[in-house]
Amino acid sequence: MSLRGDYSRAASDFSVEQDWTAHSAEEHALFRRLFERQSKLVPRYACPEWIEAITGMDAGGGIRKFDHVSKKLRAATGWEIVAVPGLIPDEAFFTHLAKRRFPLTVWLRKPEEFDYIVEPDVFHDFFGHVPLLFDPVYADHLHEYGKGGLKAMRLDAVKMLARLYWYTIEFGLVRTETGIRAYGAGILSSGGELAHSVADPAPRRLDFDLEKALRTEYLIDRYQSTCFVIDSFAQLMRETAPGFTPLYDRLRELPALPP
Ligand code: HBI
Ligand code: FE
Repeated sequence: MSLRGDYSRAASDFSVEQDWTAHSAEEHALFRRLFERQSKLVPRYACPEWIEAITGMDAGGGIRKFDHVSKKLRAATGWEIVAVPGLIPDEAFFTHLAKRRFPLTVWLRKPEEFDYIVEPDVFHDFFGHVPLLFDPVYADHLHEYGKGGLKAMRLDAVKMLARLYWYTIEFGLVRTETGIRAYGAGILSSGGELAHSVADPAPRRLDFDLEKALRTEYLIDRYQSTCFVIDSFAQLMRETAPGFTPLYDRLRELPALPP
């Protein structure tokens, strides 16, 4: 895939310097506009844990210094941010997660990509992924996911495990007393998909089912037609705690399910 980031100065673990001073006033202003657009939506559509975390992150002023946020994150759940040029190979990605390090893309989209971007940029990662790393149960699950990813590579099961990530960490929904809310980063950071996935009648909203999630293919260039709904991060943690090996062996023989 032709990637946008500058990988030339990446270390062997694909980490780079954030080079925060390189961000122009226009880039900080674009980040603020993205933040303001989503801020109108999140009170109605984001899960309470995300709302709780974003308040303490002072994220609305522009692109943040990752080190500052890492300090707070370490104190909360032992996670920290590692700056990366963009998408990185699975092994590096899983290895960082397994060490409670979240890879955060350093570049910001262009103004013309205000409504949609293919590759995750710093807004998607920072606004979508970082807040929930302050939630202890979610943080533990993502740590397990990282370790599970390294194991899945050994078992040639990354394709199946990536679907679980997609249907939870990227596009997951959670049931709350006041109705279904979003916790997936891809939804939370999207101008149109946040209201669509939570409130539009179109998407199929299925109760979270690990086997189904591991088998269901996903679309990367349009709104999700199927979303999985968990009851809580505790449920997600519980249901994904057992070893996946027997699951992989059984599901590998079965056809994938269409999105
Ligand atoms: N790299 N930076 C970055 N961010 C991701 O979300 C990411 C990645 N590499 C691989 C990947 N995600 C997925 O393919 C894994 O879940 C399999
Ligand atoms: Fe993401």
